[in-house]
Amino acid sequence: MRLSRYFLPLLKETPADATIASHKYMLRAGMIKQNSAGIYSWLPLGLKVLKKIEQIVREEQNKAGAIEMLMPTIQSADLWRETGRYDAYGPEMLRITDRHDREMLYGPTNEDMITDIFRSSVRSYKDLPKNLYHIQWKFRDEVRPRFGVMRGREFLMKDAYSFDLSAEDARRSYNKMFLAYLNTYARMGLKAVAMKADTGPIGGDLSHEFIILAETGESEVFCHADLVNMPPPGELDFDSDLQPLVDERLALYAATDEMHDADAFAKLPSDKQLSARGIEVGHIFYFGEKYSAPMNAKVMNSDGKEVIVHMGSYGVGVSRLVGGIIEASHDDDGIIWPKAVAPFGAGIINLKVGDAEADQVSEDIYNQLVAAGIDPLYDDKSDRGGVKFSRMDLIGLPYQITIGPRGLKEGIVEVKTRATGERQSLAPDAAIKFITSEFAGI
Ligand code: 5CA
Repeated sequence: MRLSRYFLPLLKETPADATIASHKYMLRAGMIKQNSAGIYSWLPLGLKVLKKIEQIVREEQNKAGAIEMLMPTIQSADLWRETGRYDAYGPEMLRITDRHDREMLYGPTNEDMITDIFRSSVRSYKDLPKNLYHIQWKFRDEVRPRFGVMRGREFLMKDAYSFDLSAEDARRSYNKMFLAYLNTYARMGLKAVAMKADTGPIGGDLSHEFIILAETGESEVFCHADLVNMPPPGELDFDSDLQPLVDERLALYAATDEMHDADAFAKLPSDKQLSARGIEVGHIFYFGEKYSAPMNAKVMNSDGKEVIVHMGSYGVGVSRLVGGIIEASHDDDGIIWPKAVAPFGAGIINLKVGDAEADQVSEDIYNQLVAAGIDPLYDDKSDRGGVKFSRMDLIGLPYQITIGPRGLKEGIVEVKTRATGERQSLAPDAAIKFITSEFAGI
């Protein structure tokens, strides 16, 4: 993409209501624009990151055997009456009346709807287990939407729903998601810890939140320090018994504020007691028959008897993750995108647009990086060098290649790695080779 043709509305001033790094940088870097409280447009740069995160989530869900579908944002109140949640959900639910005076709502979650879809087609234990998911916008009329996309009213969620014949089988489905989540966050360059959690309006008795540590996080959390650097499970056989891998993690103390057990925590060695703030980037629940019983979602078991299915649900805060990744990866100059989610792989800075040689070399590098699949952003605007450098630092692309007449006299360009600030003077070909090799396997 050529910057001169792109839509990148950067802000010079930080809007006063933006108090945390991710909110400030997302606004300043032209990633989002607020349209109403807690409701945002995703501008082109922001949308690219959102889509990359979405794709990583999708790939890891698919590997774990979950099946993608898409449910609507607008739901009928009738289903929610069946489970008793229409009244229980309270003012967070956006209620809408259509022209026929039918009560509708903008979905804050989908347990009720998916249970209806399931019960209307699945009849036999032979069709179990099933895990269906979608990546869809949700609406929750939060009292205090804040921190930009971190606590929005409209936000993008991946929500998966599992159906099993027994509590034991449901635990297997839970374990798949538990481990798939750890792999998902690791791919985004995040260190997420699974912590015992309260279940809130979703309900159930087994639940974990996935938390990334950040000073600006809204949750207070407590965990064994070793969990933070524990490597993700990696490649898994999802048909095998995953309990030992889950147990390995559950053996170490980790709980959110609501589930905190101060006595158990105090028993940890003092240098392992980590009490910190965190961002909830995912939440998984096992709630058994909470929805399937009132909605009569049953299958025939192998004895020909009808049994109520056991369910769980599994959420990832896709849009919140965009902010969460920035909280985990930025400096005073701007965002530092992990390679896997960066909106463009590299930025090309032409310091002297109009100079025949600088233009030629910049175009060459641009074309070669495009061909190599790096998806570069070429700053072909005629601004001063300082403006170009700070703009590129702000938007945080992993690599910057600077091309100027002075370097070209010696046949070199400069490559800067955004995360470390390391600069290398390289011939254009070597610069391309270096960047391409850095993206191998991403
Ligand atoms: N149905 C279940 C799981 S599928 C559910 O709704 N769980 S949840 O309420 O915990 O939400 C799942 C994830 O969505 C959370 O972990 C969080 O990362 C994200 N999320 C929740 N509320 C918001 C919000 N207001 N703004 C942005 N992300 C949110």
